[in-house]
Amino acid sequence: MENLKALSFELRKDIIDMIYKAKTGHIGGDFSVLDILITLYYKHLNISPETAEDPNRDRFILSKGHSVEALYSVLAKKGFFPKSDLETYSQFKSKYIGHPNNKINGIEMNSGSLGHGLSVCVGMALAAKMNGATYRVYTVMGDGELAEGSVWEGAMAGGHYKLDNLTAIVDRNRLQISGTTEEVMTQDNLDERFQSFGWNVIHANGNNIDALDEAFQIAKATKEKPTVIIADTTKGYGVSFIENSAPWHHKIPSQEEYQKAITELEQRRLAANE
Ligand SMILES: Cc1ncc(C[n+]2csc(CCOP(=O)(O)OP(=O)(O)O)c2C)c(N)n1
Ligand SMILES: [Mg+2]
Repeated sequence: MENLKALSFELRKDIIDMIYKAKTGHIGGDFSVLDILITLYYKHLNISPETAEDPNRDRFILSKGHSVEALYSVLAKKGFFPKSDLETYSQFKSKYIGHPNNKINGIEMNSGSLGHGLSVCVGMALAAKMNGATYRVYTVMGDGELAEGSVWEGAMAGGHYKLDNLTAIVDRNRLQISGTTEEVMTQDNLDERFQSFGWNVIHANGNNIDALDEAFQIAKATKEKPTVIIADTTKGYGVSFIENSAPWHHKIPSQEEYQKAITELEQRRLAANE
């Protein structure tokens, strides 16, 4: 079995390589969401490059689409496309643009305009119920994204239709683009809000693959309700000076910062392998 913790630091290096080369990207949210993506793609999603078109594949939508570099790193590692494709990330004429688009193998939906993933997932999950299909549907939203009203229309419908084949994950890093969520738009009563719409609410350490794995298992076993996993994460997780810092939402590392980050990530990768 692959050491997924070590893998997470390897992929963080791939992400920072992409961003450093292209001089664009969203490093903070990439590093906070990556362990969620690894847990999903390595332990839960019934999706592979061979079954990317299978009608009964699980559906995953990265609603916080600005974290696309994290998704690209996982999809490349899983063989949805060659890793060398990512050398063109954000370059003129490359299809590997700065937000998810469905021209890329393994990506279901264009996203990046926040607030849409959950409602689309509600439709996909409802379609599965109507068709008697067994696939499951997953989306990851940012905690800043929850300020979008459309999220709550999706939550209302998900609860109404008792979509137990739907799991939403909130990347609860407590930061959004311009500051903390509590300054910009409070999210501290998420449990009550989701519960009031008929959802099962679980909390998990969102940078711990074992804890996330357990939360996804509970979600799968929960009947008659959709589940939301509030994943407590650290924005920028993995590199000390990037962690918990609002400007690193989309800051580009200098050459010195890049070297320092790579050194830290390599040390953490080696430590995870011991
Ligand atoms: C509809 C919409 N409004 C504004 C933006 C600009 N924007 C991009 S990322 C972001 C902050 C998102 O914060 P959060 O959801 O917490 O993401 P994370 O902290 O995980 O990076 C904003 C406001 C957008 N992409 N879409
Ligand atoms: Mg956030």
